Amino acid sequence: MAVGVFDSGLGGLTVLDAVTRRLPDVPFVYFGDNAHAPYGVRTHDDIFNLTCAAVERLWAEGCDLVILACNTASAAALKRMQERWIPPNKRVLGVFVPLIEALTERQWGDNSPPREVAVKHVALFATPATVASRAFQRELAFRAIGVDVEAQPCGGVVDAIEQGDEILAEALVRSHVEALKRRMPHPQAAILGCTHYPLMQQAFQDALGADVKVYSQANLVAESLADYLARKPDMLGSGTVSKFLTTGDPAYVSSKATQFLRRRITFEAA
Ligand code: DGN
Repeated sequence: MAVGVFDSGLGGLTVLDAVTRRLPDVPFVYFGDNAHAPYGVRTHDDIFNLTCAAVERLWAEGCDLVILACNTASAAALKRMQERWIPPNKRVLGVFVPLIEALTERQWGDNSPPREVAVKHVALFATPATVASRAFQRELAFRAIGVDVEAQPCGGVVDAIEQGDEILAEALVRSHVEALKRRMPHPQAAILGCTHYPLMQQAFQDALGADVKVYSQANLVAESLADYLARKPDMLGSGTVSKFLTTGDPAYVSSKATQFLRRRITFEAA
């Protein structure tokens, strides 16, 4: 009974961490497509093909349920996968819906028609590919009306975080927030729509100001997964052992992951 967690690289470890804290008894298989990261600058076709290959690998590990922890993959590939690729006995869930359900104060899986919500001005920070997909706005429009979304592609932030360059990452966050505020001076809420940004949550909050509510996905995704498994325990699949797989060099990825999460993590070859 294992759950698959997919990301283009290391960022999904923030989601995995939250999931394992919320569901400590559920084994997982993490798949990082480090050989092809970052996804944020790839074409949608490319992202679709890479994501499908990774999900098939997780199914082969006995994970009938796979979380696309990667926002870029959720934005660029998930809808196409759900429309005509996923067999009926498997599930692939993305990271946008839990965020949007929190933002619009909906219960899990509430598919009632869109309605007015309290938040009217929302800032979205994400990779260039996620912003270009407009997937967030599309999912939001199914649930809310009258919400103005201003999206800021945050080039450079993922690379700065992965290089461990906190000073550069903070400077980039400040400049992206300033750029957004020139277009939307008073956002009420901000969405951190990238796996890496929870690590910079304080920098976003400081640059946005204390009156802006910042939504970060890791805990929301973990809560939503716990809800989902309570309703569909049969989706736990047949895998029994937790492990970390990578398409990159396992020794190199293990050392980067250990530095990224500040705890020992050992990857094996996918
Ligand atoms: N994991 C990606 C995301 O959440 O958008 C960030 C890294 C990348 O591939 N650009």
